[in-house]
Amino acid sequence: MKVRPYILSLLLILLCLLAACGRTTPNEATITMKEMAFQQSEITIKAGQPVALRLVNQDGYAHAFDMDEFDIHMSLAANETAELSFTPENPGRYLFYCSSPGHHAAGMVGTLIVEP
Ligand SMILES: [Cu+2]
Repeated sequence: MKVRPYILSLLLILLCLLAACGRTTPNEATITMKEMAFQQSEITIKAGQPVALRLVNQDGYAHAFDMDEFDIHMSLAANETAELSFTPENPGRYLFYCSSPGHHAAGMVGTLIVEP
């Protein structure tokens, strides 16, 4: 019978695929807002995969997280933590900033790097 080795190799291929998926899923990043700045001014993620972004405002006043290219505009109250997810399809460098009045000018700005 030649059937068994065939099924066995199929199972092995399937297992390898599952293992590969497990390695690539954690596309996560945390951005901390503290003392009128993004503590991570550069975030690098992979294109074509969902990314879970965790925003942590450690200041005692409100901030915002804005990325025009992805139409993301989030407000964070004092000491608030928020999460958002999106899938960047195209590699490139994208600006993120805080749209609270004066904050962008004060340096609340960073770059999201999407790698192919
Ligand atoms: Cu701000």
